[in-house]
Amino acid sequence: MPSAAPASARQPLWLQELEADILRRSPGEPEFHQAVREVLESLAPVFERRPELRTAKLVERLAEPERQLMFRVVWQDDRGRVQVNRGYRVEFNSALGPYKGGLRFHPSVNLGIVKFLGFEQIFKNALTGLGIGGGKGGSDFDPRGRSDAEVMRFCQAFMTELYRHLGEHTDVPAGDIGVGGREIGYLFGQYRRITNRWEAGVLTGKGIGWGGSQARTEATGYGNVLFTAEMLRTRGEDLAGRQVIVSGSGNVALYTVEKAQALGAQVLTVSDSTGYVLDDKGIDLELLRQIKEVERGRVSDYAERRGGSARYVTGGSVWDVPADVALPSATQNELDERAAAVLIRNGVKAVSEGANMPTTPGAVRLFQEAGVAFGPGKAANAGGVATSALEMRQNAGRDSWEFARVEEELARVMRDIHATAFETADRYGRPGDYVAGANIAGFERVSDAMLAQGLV
Ligand code: NDP
Ligand code: 2IT
Repeated sequence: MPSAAPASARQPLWLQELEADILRRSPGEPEFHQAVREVLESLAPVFERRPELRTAKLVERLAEPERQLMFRVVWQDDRGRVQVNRGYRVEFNSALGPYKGGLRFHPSVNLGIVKFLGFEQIFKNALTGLGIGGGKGGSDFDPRGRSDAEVMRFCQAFMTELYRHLGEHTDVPAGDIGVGGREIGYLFGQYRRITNRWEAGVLTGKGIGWGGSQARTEATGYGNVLFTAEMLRTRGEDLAGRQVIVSGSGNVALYTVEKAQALGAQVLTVSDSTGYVLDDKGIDLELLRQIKEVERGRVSDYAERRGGSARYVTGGSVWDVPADVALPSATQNELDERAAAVLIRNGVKAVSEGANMPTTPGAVRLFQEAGVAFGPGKAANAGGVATSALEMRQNAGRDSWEFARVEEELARVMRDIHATAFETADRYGRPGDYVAGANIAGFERVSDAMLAQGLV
């Protein structure tokens, strides 16, 4: 099991100073700071073995986005009022391929959040081995309560600026929080109109009839469950028969529930930003999908319509529900030390991140110290972006694969990422530490490409 010493105590002074310098240059971006710190805490052993990476200033270069775009988005709502939002695209690193990563539409979006997500995406995308660089974007636009027509006008206004920075070989966005199939459709339509090009590979997460890939919608949730099953198998355990708690009730959460149930687990919870549902009989996925995907409703509606077995809880934490496996699938920092302590006390065996950075650093430490199998998002939720890369591959070949073929490829990629993280952790003397394994393996892949490509 990993050593319990706090990572900062193991950091050489030069790395601590470098970290302080990176944070100082980006004030007021706590999520970005958290993401950088978490990666740097894994890297000291790499520099011991490979001092040339220090000389080439790989950390300094990786922490500095290649390009950061911020732009005004003006649109008109259904009542004719003018609305002003801010758009972002951080093109972080293109050493391994075109910038690749989702767009997030949520009122909390700011530059620091987009940078944290973009930074994570570099290493995650490297781990897929599918030739994609790292980027992320979005807007503080809140799609909740907006009509389809308003969402369309916003997406068109957003793309009217962003299109000039995109391209199938340059930068390829996809979905994230608040951006799903509907939004990708409107964005793609506007890109096509402005450029007069049918360039399918410029966005992923498209509809199946017009360039989208089978299984992309399912991929992130499916991938995280496969990763979890793989972690358990490595320990001689099984997901079948386990009780699972899931947070969130969006794209990632829904298909996490589906795959966990398919592998024989019982899923007790889903949640949203107002509360969670505890269903003693296990989540009824058909009802949940009807409410979330068709009606765009809330988990409270689920509890109301499910009848006796489900309770809707506000004011508590989904992590208070006893379970064997916890799969945070909503948003960053949703699982803190207090929640981790409760989960550990309740006997949790595995925690795996469907969301990006949902677990606070203190909570990660508690899980690792307690010997809980912990899957970091950059490895565990990479199935979404990996399947995006498969969508790009299909687009480039003007091809479209069957569901089973994509799912098979996804399963292969997830097994490969698990093995890479596991073996890298071992090689660097951190057995069982998937955080260190994923960070180091991702860092080495990008660094090797950057070294070979010179000072760019
Ligand atoms: P969705 O918009 O489909 O769903 C988001 C879910 O998270 C909703 O249930 C939402 O509840 C909840 N949520 C969002 N913000 C908060 C908040 N501040 N507090 C509590 N709950 C919140 O997004 P996705 O399912 O696509 O994304 C979920 C997570 O997975 C994100 O961290 C994303 O970055 C990550 N991810 C997504 C991938 C993808 O392919 N879509 C790939 C890899 C990672 P409410 O409706 O109340 O806001
Ligand atoms: O965080 C993520 O990996 C995503 N939101 C998916 C990105 C993508 O390009 O498919």
